[in-house]
Amino acid sequence: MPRDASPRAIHLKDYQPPAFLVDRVRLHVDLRERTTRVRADLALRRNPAAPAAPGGALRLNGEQLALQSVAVDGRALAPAEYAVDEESLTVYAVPDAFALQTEVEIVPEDNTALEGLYASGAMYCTQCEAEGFRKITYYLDRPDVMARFTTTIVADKARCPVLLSNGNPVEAGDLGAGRHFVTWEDPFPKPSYLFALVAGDLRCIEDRHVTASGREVALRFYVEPENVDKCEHAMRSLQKAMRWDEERFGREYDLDVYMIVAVNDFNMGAMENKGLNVFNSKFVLARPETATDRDFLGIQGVVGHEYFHNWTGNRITCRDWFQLSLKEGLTVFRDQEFSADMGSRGVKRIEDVRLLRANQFAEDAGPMAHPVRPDSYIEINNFYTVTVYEKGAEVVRMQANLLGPEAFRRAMDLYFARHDGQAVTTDDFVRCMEDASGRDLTQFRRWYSQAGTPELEISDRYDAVSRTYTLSVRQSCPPTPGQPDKQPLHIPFAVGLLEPRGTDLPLQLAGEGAPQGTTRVLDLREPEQDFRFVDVPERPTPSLLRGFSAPVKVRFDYSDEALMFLMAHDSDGFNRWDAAQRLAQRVILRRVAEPAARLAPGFVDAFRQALADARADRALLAEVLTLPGESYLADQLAQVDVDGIHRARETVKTGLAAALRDELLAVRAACSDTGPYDIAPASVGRRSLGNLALGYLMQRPDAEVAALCLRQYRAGRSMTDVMAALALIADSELPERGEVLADFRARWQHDPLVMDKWFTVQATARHPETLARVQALMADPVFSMRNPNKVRSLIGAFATANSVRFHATDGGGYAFLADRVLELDPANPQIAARLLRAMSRWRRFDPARQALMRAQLERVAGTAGLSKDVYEIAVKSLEA
Ligand code: 0A1
Ligand code: ZN
Repeated sequence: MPRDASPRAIHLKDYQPPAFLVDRVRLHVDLRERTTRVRADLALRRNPAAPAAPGGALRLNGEQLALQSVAVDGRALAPAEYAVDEESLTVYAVPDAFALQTEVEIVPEDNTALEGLYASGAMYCTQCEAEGFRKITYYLDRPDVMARFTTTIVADKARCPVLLSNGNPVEAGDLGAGRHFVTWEDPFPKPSYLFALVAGDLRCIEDRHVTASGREVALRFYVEPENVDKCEHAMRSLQKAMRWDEERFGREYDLDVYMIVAVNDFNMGAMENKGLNVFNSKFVLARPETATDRDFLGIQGVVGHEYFHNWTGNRITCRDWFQLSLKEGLTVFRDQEFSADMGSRGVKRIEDVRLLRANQFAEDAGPMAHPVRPDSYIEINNFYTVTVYEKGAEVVRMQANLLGPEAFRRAMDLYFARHDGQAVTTDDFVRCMEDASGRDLTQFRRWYSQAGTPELEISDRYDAVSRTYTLSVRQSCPPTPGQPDKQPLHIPFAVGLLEPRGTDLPLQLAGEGAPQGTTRVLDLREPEQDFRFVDVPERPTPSLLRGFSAPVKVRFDYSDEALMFLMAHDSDGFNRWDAAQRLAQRVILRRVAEPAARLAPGFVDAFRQALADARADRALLAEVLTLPGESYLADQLAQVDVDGIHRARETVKTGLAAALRDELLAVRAACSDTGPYDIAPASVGRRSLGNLALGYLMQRPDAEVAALCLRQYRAGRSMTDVMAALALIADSELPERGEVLADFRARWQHDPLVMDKWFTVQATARHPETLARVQALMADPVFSMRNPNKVRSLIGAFATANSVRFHATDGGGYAFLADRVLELDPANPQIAARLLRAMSRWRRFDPARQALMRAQLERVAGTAGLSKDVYEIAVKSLEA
């Protein structure tokens, strides 16, 4: 995109309602090799709610369109009556209500950005969120303009027998000369970002769902012919999601058909287009031989997520893109709850918090920090972030917990009733929470506007004479870009107290007549607050932030013994896990400071005890025994010590493996796979614990362990076990390494999703020559820079999941990444910008690495013709 000025930021405070509204859209899309013609008939009228000047011009968004003609109320306009530039079409004089017809030409085959209408393999598909519709036709491409769409698609019958768009098919027919058409009508008004069109030679897998009120809905998956046998799990997931939303939220589906199309080239996970979801094939296709448990659960979660958007996103949408979390935070909350109900609630919570802490806390502490409802952006595509999604979900979860299940359900019912068919704000959402519950959430709203992760500094006092126990809590929040001063938040802080034998004490706060339960949610509102518990017979051990009741950091000076005690006794499963994480973190970080330190026997014993607990839920146990990741550990240090952390974590892992060898072998044996594959939580737990044990054992593989791992690779009954073994072998020095990797490639070269895994295990191997290997793999015929999944699985994985190699002191990793960003930017800015984020937190590193990363960021920022996407990341990374 050639530009003479720096791109400008868009601000929330400048929001204006649209000057025009669109009542109806009739699209006519004529797909032809290299020239697609799009005719749009729009019924427009001035918006009575807009302050716009009377008689003002009409300005429509449009990019990369070759305009053929413009007509108003059937009269073709002369060139002097309108103006076209790189981003818009302006029609100078229009009546108050009128029909506008435009005709444009586009070339989907050349669309490598995968935004708008593009070709993926032999099929055509669209991606319109956030601002892709303007690359299809001239339009008021903003979410608060909602219209009814009728779409006619014309194409070659042989090449594109299947023609799909939103809503219901209303007409189809032959046009002669090998051409045919289908017309779709969507009865629900929608913003343009929910428009979709798909055309290709696709196979359909069909099933059905009968809604709670007895309506039958056809469920159709469209995939390429070779994938017809990989949709079963996604179909079951969809049926479960539909039932779940009826039961949990009273929400039914509203069209006669629900379609999902699996596409190989897709920038994100999936897209909730009304009635016609487009999915990255990674989140549809799975068979036990090709997909891991993680993939299966990911599919269930994403299928649920997109389905739940039908109410939280589509029926009720966002007024503007600053409100993105209105739909995303809420829908992530809903998909998290769905997954929790379908599988293990405890494990799901741990996984979600792990992700939040590793990625969102990091984002909140870096140059790209922004509130859940951002104040400004240069490129909205850069704001599909863990903050908007995952922290946004935590903000909804806190409100659900503050209100309690009944009031929260009432509040959600009110939200659906009050705002159905509207484009609204996060503030409208919170008002429903308030109105249905009578609670005042004025202070709570700051969670939407204030960036940064709050920190709770906690101290305690026990007074044996008065039998009182006092928790003193000080809350603060570090400054973030543009927000130097922070205000106190309303933080729901769940706590429990354990007496010395490990049972929960009934909790009574000073001033209360009787104890009220064993977990209390304290309302933090002030910068400093004391909570005095009375009638406490002995000094208790506090269990803080139970269930991770708020997305905050807790600082409390626990002894090692107290952490082991909590690990063994806390009635809150989340905090048992968290105690183990804190303990492991402490042990590892001590080692960073003191590399020769011995592993404390107490630590090993705590892990041994956990392993020996035969009743333990295996999936939870696997979580407990998983050491905190390198990047999360790095975030705990004032300055990242890449090699120190890596070395310390590895030594601790090796130490545990050596001390617990017999126990680990026994666990591994007890977890070996037998029956047919299923994703019942117990089966997933068994595989995850078995593979975790194998992972420890492979730290120093002797002949027995090596043979075990190789056997698992060769005879693995599911991709979960095969991949676990393959990853360990790829990361090892076993002589069979090369042969095994070649074998896997030979076996799976025709399955792109499986090949993605093959790229990732090599990109994340800790061998010193990994960068060279990654470079060599880019030349593998299976690799393609045009396919986002490939870029993510090779280059993305190297930059984000291989700290020691990416941050090599020679700067080779940084230069490589910057090269790839610059190579990719002209083709696919979204993916280029995501890659570049791996260097955004350069200030956290030692001076030498800082200088190297900074130089690369400057090289990128100084390149002419950057996309807005990459420009924004580069410039913000450098300036913060
Ligand atoms: N709304 C989708 C995610 C999505 C966002 C942007 C996209 O292209 C820029 C594509 C998909 C979701 O939350 O699932
Ligand atoms: Zn979403």
